[in-house]
Amino acid sequence: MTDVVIEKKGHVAIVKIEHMKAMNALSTDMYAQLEEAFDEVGKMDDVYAVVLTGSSRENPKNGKVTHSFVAGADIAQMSTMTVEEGKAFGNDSNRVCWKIENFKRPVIAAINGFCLGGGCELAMSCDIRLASENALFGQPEVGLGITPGCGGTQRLARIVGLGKAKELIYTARGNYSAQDALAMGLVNYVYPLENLLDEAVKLAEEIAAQAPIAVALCKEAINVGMQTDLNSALKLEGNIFGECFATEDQKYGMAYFLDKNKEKPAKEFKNK
Ligand code: CO8
Repeated sequence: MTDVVIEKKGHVAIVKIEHMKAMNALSTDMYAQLEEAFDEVGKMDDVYAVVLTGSSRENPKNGKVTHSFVAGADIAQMSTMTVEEGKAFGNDSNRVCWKIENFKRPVIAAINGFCLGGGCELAMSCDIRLASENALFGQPEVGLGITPGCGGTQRLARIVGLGKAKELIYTARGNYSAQDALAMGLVNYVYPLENLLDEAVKLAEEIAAQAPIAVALCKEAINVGMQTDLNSALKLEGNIFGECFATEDQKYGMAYFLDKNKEKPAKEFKNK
């Protein structure tokens, strides 16, 4: 991996996309690097939450510093694709985003700038999205003669509702601000750029301090439940709830609560 960097901070992994010569645009190779990064993080047994973010660069042409989460799929690569290649690209990119959506630990997108097309789709495969004040959102695909191909026609409507999703997709506007994204529920919070990563890590640490198996089971229950009828989803929840009682973390967490000793050490789950 040369364009995706992993940094570990305690129980949190930060996955940073650093391909700024193309504003972090996602080519086949970039999707593969992203997948490899999540495979790596998946092997880190003591990582309980992940932050996914972009990067910044100074434009050599004009000295302007630009910030990008991901400015979409790689238009240069897509420009010469055949139908078969387009289908393969769509399916491969969907597989990577599906993997992130179903990654065993919560993934927080820290959206630090352009979040367009495939970038917005990538962010939507994360559990929680935070944005910096300068971030810009949109699904500009129909302006390029294509449809969103990595979950945009599906996840956007599920997150922001049908009408707003259709507005974004049909107009191809790429200038929805962070405040617009907040108002439509696409992001949870907006921060000044210089605070974004710290805030994302802080949120990740707060999640990582809870019982990791219980958090992972919540993620599974929510994700699976959102795709099924309520009755089946509630049965799933009941079963998942029961599974918690096989964990040491449940015994520890409840014993910790019941222990009235004021001098007890800070709570620390074992992920067992
Ligand atoms: N693909 C390829 N290269 C890109 C992309 C991109 N999406 N975005 C930026 N770049 C390149 C530019 O070509 C430029 O390269 P060079 O320096 O060699 O000329 C470099 O990045 C810097 O870009 P700009 O000079 O344009 O920088 P500005 O600050 O002037 O503008 C923008 C930044 C607004 C982000 C502008 O670059 C832009 O509009 N980019 C394209 C945004 C876009 O349309 N994204 C959607 C792409 S379509 C898509 O994502 C479909 C997803 C389908 C699912 C995934 C697979 C199936």
